[in-house]
Amino acid sequence: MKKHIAIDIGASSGRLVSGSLNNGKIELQEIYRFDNGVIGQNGNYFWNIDKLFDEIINGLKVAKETGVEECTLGIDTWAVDYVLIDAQGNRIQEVYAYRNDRVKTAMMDIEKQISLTDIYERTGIQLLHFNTLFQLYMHDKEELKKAHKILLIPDYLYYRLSGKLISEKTNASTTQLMNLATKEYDNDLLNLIGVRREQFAMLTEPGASIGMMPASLREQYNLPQCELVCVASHDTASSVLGVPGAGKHFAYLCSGTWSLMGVENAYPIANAQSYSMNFTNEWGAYGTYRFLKNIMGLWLIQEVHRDLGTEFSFADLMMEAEKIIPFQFLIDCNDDCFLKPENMISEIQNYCSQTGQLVPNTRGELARCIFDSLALMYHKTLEELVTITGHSIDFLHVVGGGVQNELLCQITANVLQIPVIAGPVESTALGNILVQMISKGEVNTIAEARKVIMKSFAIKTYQPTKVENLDEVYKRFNQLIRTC
Ligand code: ADP
Ligand code: LRH
Repeated sequence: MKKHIAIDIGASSGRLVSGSLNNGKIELQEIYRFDNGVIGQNGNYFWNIDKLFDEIINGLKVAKETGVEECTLGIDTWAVDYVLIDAQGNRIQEVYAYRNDRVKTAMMDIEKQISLTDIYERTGIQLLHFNTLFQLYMHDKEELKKAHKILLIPDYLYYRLSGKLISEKTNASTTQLMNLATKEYDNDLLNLIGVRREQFAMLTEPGASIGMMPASLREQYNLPQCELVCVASHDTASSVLGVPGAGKHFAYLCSGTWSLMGVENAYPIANAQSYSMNFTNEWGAYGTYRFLKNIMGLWLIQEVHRDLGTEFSFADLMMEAEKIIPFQFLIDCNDDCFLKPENMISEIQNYCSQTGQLVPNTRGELARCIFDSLALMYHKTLEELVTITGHSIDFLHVVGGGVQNELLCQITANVLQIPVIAGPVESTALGNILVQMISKGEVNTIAEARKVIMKSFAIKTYQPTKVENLDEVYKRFNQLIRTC
C-alpha cells in the first residue's frame, strides 16, 4: 500500500509526517522536522520560502532513505500570505509575513471605499489587519500588475513540486476575497485592490489529485515517486479535520502559534452578532465551515521564550508557571500591541504596569500571566459561541502543539468549568493525511475517521476543579479588555 505523507508547516516549525491505516488504527510517524520563523529586513518581515522548499526536499530525501518508494503527498501551511509569480513561474518578490506594520492602516484606508460590514457580509470572514485583502491593498501596485499568478503559500509549494497551478478552497477563503454566496472570488473586492480574477488559479477542492511530481525533480534529488493530492491546505482546516469530536455540543481549540477556537458548522453564520464579536466562517473540507475566532495564542510564550534565550524549554516555563499564584497578572492577549512587539517581555510588563497591576518579573510569572490570560480569553470566546449558536457547549477538544502544555489545559478546564479533551498533538498533519486517505478510498468519511482517531492516539481528559473567586477574576479580566 502507498504511504501518505503530510508536509505541515506552521509559523514556528514544519514537519513531514507519514501516515497509514493498520488494523483499524491510524499510525503517524514523523520523518523530518525543521524550524520556521520570519526574517527582518529593512523594517519588514519576510518568510524564507526557498529555505522552506529546500527543507521539503530534505524531508522527502529522508523519506526515500527510510524506504518510502511511492507516496501521496499533501501540503498545508498557515493562511493569508502569498507569493507573486511571473508567466515563467519565477517568484517576483520576497514573501511578506503577515505580522508586518505595512497593513496597520489598510483597514482604515479601505473603509473610505467600502464599509467593513459590507466586506463581512460578502465574505463572512473575520476582520484581521493581515488578511490577504488588506495585504494586497497595501502591495506595490506595479509589482502586483506584473504578477501572472498570486498563489497562497501552500499553492506555491504545490506549484514548485508539481508545476500545476491551483487555488485551494479552504485557504482561499482566508484571503477575505471569496464571496460566501457565489463561492467565487468577489469581483468588487478584486477591483478594489486592482487585481484580476485570472491572476488567481482555478479553485480546487480538497481531495482532488493534482498529478505526479515530474520525473526531472524526482531524479535530481533522488525522491520517492509522489502523487500530489490537494488537501485542506490551510493548516487550521486540516487541524480541525483531526479533531476527534462528534455531535454539536463541543468546541475545538487548535492550540499552536495561534489559538483558534470555534465550532464546526454545516452552514455559515454571518450576521450582525457574529460581526460584532468578529467570528469567521472559514471554508472547511467537505462542505463545512469553521466558525471560529483567532486568539493570540502560544505566540506570546514563543516570543517570551525567544527573549529569554533558548536554554529554557517550553516544558521548563510551564513547570515554573505552575508554582506561581494564579490570576495576579492579566493581559488582554488579543490587544494589537502583542502582535509583533520589539520585545514581548517588556510589552507584557508595560501592559500590566499601565493597567495598575503587579508586574510579572520572573520567567514563571511571565508564563503564568500568559496562560491565565489565554484561559480567560477562551472563557470569553466560549460564552460568545454559546450566545451565537444558541446551544450549550459541554466540552472542549484541544489539539496541536499546545496539548503538551498540561498546565494550560488544566487552567482552561478550571476556568471554562467543562472537561478539556486534549489530543492529538499532530492533528494538522493527521487532517492532511485523512484527506489523502479519503481521496484514495481507504476511509469513507471524516465522521468515520474521527472515530478512528479516538482509538489511535493518546487522548487525555482534564476534569475541571473549582477556582476560588473565578467571578471576580473574570470581571477584572473583562474590565481590562474594555478599558484598553
Ligand atoms: P505551529 O504549528 O503554529 O507552529 P505547534 O502546533 O507546533 O505550532 O505548537 C507549538 C507550540 O506548542 C509551542 O509554541 C509551545 O508553546 C507548545 N509546546 C511544544 N512543546 C511543548 C512542551 N513540551 N511543553 C509545553 N508546550 C509545548
Ligand atoms: C494558523 C493560521 C491561522 C491564521 C493565521 C495567519 O497557523 O493559519 O488560521 O489566521 O495562521
